[in-house]
Amino acid sequence: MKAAALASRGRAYDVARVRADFPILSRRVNDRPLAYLDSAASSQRPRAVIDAVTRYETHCHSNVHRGVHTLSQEATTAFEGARERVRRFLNARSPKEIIFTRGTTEAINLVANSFARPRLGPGDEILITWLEHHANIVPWQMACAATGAKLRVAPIDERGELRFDGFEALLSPRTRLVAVAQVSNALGTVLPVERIVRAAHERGIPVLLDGAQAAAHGGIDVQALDCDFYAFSGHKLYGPTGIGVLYGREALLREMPPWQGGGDMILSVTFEGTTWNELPWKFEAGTPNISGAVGLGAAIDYLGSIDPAAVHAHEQALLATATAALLRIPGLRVIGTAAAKAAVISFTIDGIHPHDLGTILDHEGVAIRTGHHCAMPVMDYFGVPATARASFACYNDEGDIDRLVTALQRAREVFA
Ligand code: C6P
Repeated sequence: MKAAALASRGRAYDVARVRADFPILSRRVNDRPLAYLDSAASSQRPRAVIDAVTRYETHCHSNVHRGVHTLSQEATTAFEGARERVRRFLNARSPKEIIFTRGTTEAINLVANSFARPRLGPGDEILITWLEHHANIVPWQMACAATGAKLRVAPIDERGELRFDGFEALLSPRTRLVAVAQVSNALGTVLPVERIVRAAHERGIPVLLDGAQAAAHGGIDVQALDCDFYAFSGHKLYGPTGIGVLYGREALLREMPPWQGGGDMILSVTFEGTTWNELPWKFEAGTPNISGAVGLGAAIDYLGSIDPAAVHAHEQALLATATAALLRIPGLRVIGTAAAKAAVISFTIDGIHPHDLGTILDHEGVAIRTGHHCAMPVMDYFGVPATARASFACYNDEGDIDRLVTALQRAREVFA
């Protein structure tokens, strides 16, 4: 058991105190208190993050890396300090392995363009799973279209779990990269990423993990996972939008060409040629999202202060309670019943379109997500065009579950 988990033992999780850290939770929506159950799309920010960004904007803002004046140096210190916080959060070996991006999507596109494309040729393969978000499908389709490579898709079963034998059978001598989610956003399935990495590495195949839905639960250790790339977004981790991270193994990043050109990513430029900057700046062309990085650093500090292991236990308790309560609603079907799940429940109710459910719930002040969740192949697999999805974070409580259940009953009455 990890140290954080040991530390949290015996200490009650004080959800009321955590809720008080999030100013938005005290607002009303449609004249009712907000019950926010859409954190898998974007989680809310604690005051510590809002304040850190405001402090930076108010007192320190300037451009990074190129100024000798005080503000530029303070901005650079804040920006690079955030990188160091991310390094510690992921347990990466070096800040050279931490590249700031706009989010998970851009991080995966960076790998598709800079790592995969130069290595792919006709007949080569990229292996993903049926559970992926479009951000971990489309960049590979584009890379395959440009190079003649093929996209292979590992199968899942009716519970929404990866069929590991099917995955292993698709690892071939032509597989150049495995790219899989750590947690499915549409179903909540936790994938066996340690096994996946081991099986791929035994065959010399590098692995990218899409950690968009996993990072907020903390405990990410890229050295223990032994993955080659890891991508996540700040806004699903109680941080700002427009900032995310690509972790890459230093030896691989060194070999990769930059994927965007411009300022900051160069050492010298003449019309005859350009030399690239050191890692990680080689991959950070142009002025970065400095306040976003500062906010992400503050979000990581915040998560550490409330103990990720305790948050995880709290969310798992909410998942169990909410699943049991929802299953008592006639006509409700939970889509995705994997043994290991993050606190995400996708569901449908007979005779009510998920969008109508979402609208009625919004009238009751309950925010859930409805649609295909940017995972259309998963929807196809389960034969539904869309689902309703409730997702839980550190600030949700049993009151939110009661509100969800009452609002769903109200929807059934409306459509009866
Ligand atoms: N999922 C959801 O409601 P960006 O947009 O770059 O921050 O993250 C993309 C992404 C990639 N992978 C997974 C597993 C994701 O869940 C997401 C974002 C949101 O589920 C928006 S569709």
